[in-house]
Amino acid sequence: MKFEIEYNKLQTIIVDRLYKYLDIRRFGHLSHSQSILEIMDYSLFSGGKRIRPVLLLAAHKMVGGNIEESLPLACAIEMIHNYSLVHDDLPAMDNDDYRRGKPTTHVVYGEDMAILAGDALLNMAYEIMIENAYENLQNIEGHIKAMHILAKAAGIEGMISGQVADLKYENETIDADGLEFIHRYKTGAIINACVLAGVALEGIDSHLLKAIKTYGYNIGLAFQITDDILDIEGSFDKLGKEVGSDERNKKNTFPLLHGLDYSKIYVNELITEALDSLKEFGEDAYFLNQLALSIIDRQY
Ligand code: GRG
Repeated sequence: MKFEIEYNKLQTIIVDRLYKYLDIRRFGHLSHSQSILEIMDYSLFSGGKRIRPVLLLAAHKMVGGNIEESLPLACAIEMIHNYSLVHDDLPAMDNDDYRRGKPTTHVVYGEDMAILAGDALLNMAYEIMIENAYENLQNIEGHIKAMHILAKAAGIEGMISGQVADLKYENETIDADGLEFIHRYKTGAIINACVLAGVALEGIDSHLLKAIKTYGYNIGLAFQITDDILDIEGSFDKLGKEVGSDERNKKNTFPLLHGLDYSKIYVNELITEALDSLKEFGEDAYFLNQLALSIIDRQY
């Protein structure tokens, strides 16, 4: 229970700050193009678990950080995540009509505006991270490291490469290594980066860094495998999107390659190893511990 209360508290802090970043009063001078804010809002405030920003804040807090300092980075990664979903749903990519139980952004606002809203979210993410670094010059090294980690994970050393491989190998069967590459880069890289950016703000010694890297890597991969499983076993009501889209889009997934039973066993193994690595952090790791466990039986 303590975990759920804390998770909800962090979610609220994140959403409140996101509202401030998108407040129309900040953009009064853009009278001809304020409508883009409505489209960014539609994506950003249509639900979502906020797992990435929660992870970033929790990792920062675990190593003694003040989350007021990391909150802009957490909001930035949520913006990057939402841009990627808006673009991923486009007809040119996965062509999905529903997300989080609502019509996708391009269905409501058109493809042109959905592309621009995604671009705007991506750019605003960097704007707020840079502004935040200026406001925390006493820890500029920590901020540069954290921004670098997040930027790399969102770019070709992370999510973009995963997405490229995912699209390239649609309709083709790939081997286990290829699939792990897609999952690790498309989804795992950003999740891992949230944890690493959170700790990078404070800096930790190398053996703790090794432990937290194992944690971030494992939960990132486990999160995507559970996504594959939910696309088979989940329901529209809980997921807020059509199930079976991987099969329809001829995607390579973990259950397709290794079977559903083994996929579940592997998720458990990854999470067990993630929990082991957190032992180094003692009781301070309670929240990240519970968060990893929640991935095993997530329903959406
Ligand atoms: C378009 C550059 C570009 C990349 C797209 C993120 C992504 C790459 C594609 C989205 C489709 C997908 C299934 C990605 C895997 C990552 C994932 C599980 C996304 C959904 O994340 P959740 O479950 O979503 O955290 P909420 O709705 O909770 O925010």
